Amino acid sequence: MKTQVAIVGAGPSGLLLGALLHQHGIANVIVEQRSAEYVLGRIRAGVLEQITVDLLAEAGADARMRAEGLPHDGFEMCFGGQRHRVDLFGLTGKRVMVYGQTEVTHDLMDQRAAQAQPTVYEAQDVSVHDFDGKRPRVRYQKDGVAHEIECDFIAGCDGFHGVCRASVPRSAIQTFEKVYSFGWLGVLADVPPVAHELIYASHERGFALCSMRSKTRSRYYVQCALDDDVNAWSDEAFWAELKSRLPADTARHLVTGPSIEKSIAPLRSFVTEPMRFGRLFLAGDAAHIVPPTGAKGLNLAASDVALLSRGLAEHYRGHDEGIDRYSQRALARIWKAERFSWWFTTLMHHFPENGEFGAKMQRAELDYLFSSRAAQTAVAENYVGLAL
Ligand code: RFL
Ligand code: PHB
Repeated sequence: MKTQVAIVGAGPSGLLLGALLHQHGIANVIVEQRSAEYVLGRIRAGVLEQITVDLLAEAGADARMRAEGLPHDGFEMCFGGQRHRVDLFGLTGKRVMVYGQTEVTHDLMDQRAAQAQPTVYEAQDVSVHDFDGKRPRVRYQKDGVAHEIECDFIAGCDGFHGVCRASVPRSAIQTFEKVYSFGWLGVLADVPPVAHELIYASHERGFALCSMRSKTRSRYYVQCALDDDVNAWSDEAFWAELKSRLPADTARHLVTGPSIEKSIAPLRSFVTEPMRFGRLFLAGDAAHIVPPTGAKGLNLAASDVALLSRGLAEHYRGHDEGIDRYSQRALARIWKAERFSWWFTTLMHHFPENGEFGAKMQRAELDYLFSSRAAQTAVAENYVGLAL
């Protein structure tokens, strides 16, 4: 098989890249190791920046998001038993959209199927070759048969554990990493959200987040130990822990119910430099990870593929500046999102290793934040998303 761009991975990066390339008339094939159902079963991000919303519109995959997504003008931060609002719209003139990654992925998959764009699911032993030369190749097995895609470029959109970054010679790549000493236990439940905006809560028992997917479906998280066993957390234990980390009058309004998904995610900050190796480009979680506190992971994936699709479109019109500067331009935005995600994580979580002094510093910073419009503007500006 021959194509212009072979995309490895059908997560949000791969699917959105495929859709944007299609808009530019660039042929592409997506090769994904899992089934479509498996990809859709991963419950992850929930908050979209305006830039991501605009990119979904550019890709022509925004109709359901416009109808069903929940625009949010602000969010709340809670500490010392009090709730404080960050007025995103008042401070920046911008808002965010609450719409699940599952739904974004679903919409992009449906659109791809309707456009009869080639996607190979359940591909085994995917490998990438010859990206340092002129004719890169992607090989895989499907139902016991070996396949090869010959292409102009490979886009590595295969997430943190993918094969693309791992195929780059060690001498050509630098990585920067911070692993946190805790995880997030997340629960999805068909219960109305406790509040109409998200609540990020700092508590001495640990961080908690009240998020949502719709007016009838909630997504909640509590900071947990890295070695916690998700099966050892009953629904009752989860709801009790969440309530204990919220102010009493908020906890009283919390509607609980059976969980429909429960999982533990570790927290990590990670960046790869550069993001281009000859004719292989990395995008999304394949190149970088942020802890979820700043809600930036999916949004960074979207901004990477926006830059990459534009660069590739320029290449096919005879100009290589876009692809030559892809890595540098993407990384400039990524490092700022890394900084915000690290800062917000450090501010809101319980770090027993930092002792009483660390806890006092967190509290002083939170007190300062809610006494200073300038400090709140800095938070709001980062949360709604920095310029591309
Ligand atoms: P993905 O989604 O991991 O998709 C990569 C795809 O590649 C496939 N793959 C392979 N395919 C072929 N061959 C191989 N060898 C392959 N190896 C892997 C995988 O099966 C998969 O389908 O990466 P992508 O597309 O870059 O998208 C990144 C986002 O998924 C991620 O950044 C976000 O989910 C992060 N995130 C959040 N981001 C936000 O912007 N806002 C949020 O509110 C938010 N909340 C979150 C989050 C991530 C979380 N977890 C679980 C880490 C909340 C959580 C709890
Ligand atoms: C979510 O709804 O899953 C979510 C929202 C905000 C975050 C992280 C996750 O910062």
